[in-house]
Amino acid sequence: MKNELITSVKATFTETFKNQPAHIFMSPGRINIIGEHVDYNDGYVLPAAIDKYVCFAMTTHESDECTIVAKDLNDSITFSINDEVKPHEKMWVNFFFGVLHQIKEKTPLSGFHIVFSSDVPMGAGLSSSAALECGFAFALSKLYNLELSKEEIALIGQKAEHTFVGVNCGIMDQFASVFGKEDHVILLDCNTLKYEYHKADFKEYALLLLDSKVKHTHLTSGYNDRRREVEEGLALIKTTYPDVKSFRDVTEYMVTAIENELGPVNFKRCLFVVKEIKRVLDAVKAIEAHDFEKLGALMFETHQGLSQNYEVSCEEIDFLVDMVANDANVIGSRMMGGGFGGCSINLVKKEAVDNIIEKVSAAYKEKYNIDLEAYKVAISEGTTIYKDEHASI
Ligand code: GAF
Repeated sequence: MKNELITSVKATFTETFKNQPAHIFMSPGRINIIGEHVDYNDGYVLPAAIDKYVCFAMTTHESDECTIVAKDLNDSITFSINDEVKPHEKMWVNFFFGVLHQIKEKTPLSGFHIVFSSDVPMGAGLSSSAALECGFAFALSKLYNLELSKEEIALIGQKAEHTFVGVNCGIMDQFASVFGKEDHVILLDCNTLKYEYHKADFKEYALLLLDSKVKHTHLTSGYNDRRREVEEGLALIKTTYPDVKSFRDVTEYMVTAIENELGPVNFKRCLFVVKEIKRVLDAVKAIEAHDFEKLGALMFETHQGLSQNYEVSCEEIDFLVDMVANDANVIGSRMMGGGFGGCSINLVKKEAVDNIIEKVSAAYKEKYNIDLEAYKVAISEGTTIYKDEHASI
């Protein structure tokens, strides 16, 4: 898959610009084992980069002309590097402009040609947008010798999302895309950005993603609403408990004690956050102890919380999780990512993966008349420059 993607992007580049691309960059999507909607709440998350990528073929040149070709969308944009960079009506352009805007503030750039294509499914909760933003920032850093650190690249990606895309996301997706390490999950402390890698060896179990094909169109509004609700909740908690600095200091007892003040909605949201932060740390212990039954049970708990308390799941994803909940071959399942559609992530006995796909696909088709897509993902390296005979960095 990876090689086919690179070959096709290079071919389009050569056809469009009549020369070979100077460099190829690969920027991966991500999964998240556990720790959902807690990255913007100073919690911990446990993501990993996967073997699905946005591939960029790129060359810089002396003139001011910039052209970006979105191969999969059959679209392109041409502009001068000296133009003011403003939010654009086309969303895909904003992933680039949000980054370019910040980099141009740091340093003058010359023009460039880019072709990009992706096998990270869009709107499936696998962070195709973070892969785009971070891959582009990484490419600019390499090509113009900006020497941005990985952390700076992730933060630039996140800021692009806030300022040009309109989603007030946390740092998890960008961090996972940039810091990904083959066969490892990343325990990230979203408060300090300290992180550690843990071997992602689930022994007899495999990770399986089931894509509901429900595109999370409510993500922008729903996501920003959730952020506002928990910020309001935390502000109230702090008035009662002045020592509380962030959700990390909040206990279930505290939330429950001021349930009436919080009101029913913010109470549920805050309770979820406090429980989810704890679940991540329990999940890491379970992984270290090879207690995958425990890990799976935590994943199911997360799903219940996301569905009922945080209310970011949807009927179709709930169906996918319910379908496997009583199957002995599936020890964990939950919605993954921002929600309102996208994928479920499942921990499945390796030998049963194909049967599970068959069984769930048939039931899903019958219920919703949607052809489910299943991804057997491998955990991969973060954003990289692809070295081949044409690479010169
Ligand atoms: C989206 C956001 F971009 C992340 O920052 C994170 O909050 C996630 O939803 C939910 O865990 O992917």
